[in-house]
Amino acid sequence: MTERLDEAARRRFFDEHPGWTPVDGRDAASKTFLFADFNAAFGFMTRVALAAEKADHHPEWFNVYNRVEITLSTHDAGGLTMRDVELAAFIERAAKA
Ligand code: H2B
Repeated sequence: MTERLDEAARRRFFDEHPGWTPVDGRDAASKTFLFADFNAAFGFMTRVALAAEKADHHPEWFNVYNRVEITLSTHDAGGLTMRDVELAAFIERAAKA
C-alpha cells in the first residue's frame, strides 16, 4: 500500500502547490477552481475523471456551475500520499488546458 507522506513531504506539498490547503480534522488537501462557465468546468472535470479512472485514484469533488471544489486524500492509506501529489499535478495541468 502507498505510504502516507511524512511531515516534511506534507509541508513541501503545501509549499509547492499554491491554493491547496489542509483540510480541518483529516489528512487531506483541498482547492477550489473557478472557470469561465459550466462548460469549461465540466471539460476540466472530464479530463480529471479520465485520468483518475486510469490511475484508479479519484478526487472527492463538488461542482456548482463554474466552481469545482476538490479534496485529495488516499482513502486506503487514511491520508495524503504520492498518489495525491501526482493527481494534484495532473489537476493543475488540466485546469490550465
Ligand atoms: N481513490 C482515492 N482517492 N483513494 C483511494 O484509496 C482509492 C481511490 N482507492 N480510488 C481505489 C479507488 C480503490 O477503492 C479501488 C478498489 O482500487
